[in-house]
Amino acid sequence: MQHTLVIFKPDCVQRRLVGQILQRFEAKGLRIAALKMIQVSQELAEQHYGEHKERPFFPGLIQFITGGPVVVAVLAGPEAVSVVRGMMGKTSGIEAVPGTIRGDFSVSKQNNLIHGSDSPDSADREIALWFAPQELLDYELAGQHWVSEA
Ligand code: D4T
Repeated sequence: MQHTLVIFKPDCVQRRLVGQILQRFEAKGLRIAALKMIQVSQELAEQHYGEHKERPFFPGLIQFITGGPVVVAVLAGPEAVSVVRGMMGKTSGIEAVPGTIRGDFSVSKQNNLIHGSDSPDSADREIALWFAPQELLDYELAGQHWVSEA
């Protein structure tokens, strides 16, 4: 069982797509382990996107992610990191394949609606950055044995 961090970015909130996209993850069989809405601080944004600090799009990216509230979640399930990445599609909504979240709802590289951790190590780092340990709930969903064997 893996955990991954998903951010419903400010464009997702403003476009009223949070429910629809969260629904896709639930329908897939992932469990919501944590969920909250926050206004991202400059500091948290810079920590989260630290690896892109030298990239030309960094200032715009920080302005974008702090430009309105986000909804942030921890999703749990078998291979949750790659399952979520696959559902998101390519970074650019223009290149993302129809059927993926970005492929269906985005025509932008920056305004690409959601973030998902890109590896189990990133997921651990990002979950610790965005959530206090007690915010993650470990519980069982009824009928889980009909969803997956793990
Ligand atoms: P995130 O990290 O938001 O899930 O997106 P990706 O994992 O798909 O993409 P990324 O880390 O390469 O980029 C992080 C973030 O920066 C924005 N971005 C990216 C941008 O505005 N312009 C660009 O040229 C690139 C490459 C989009 C996602």
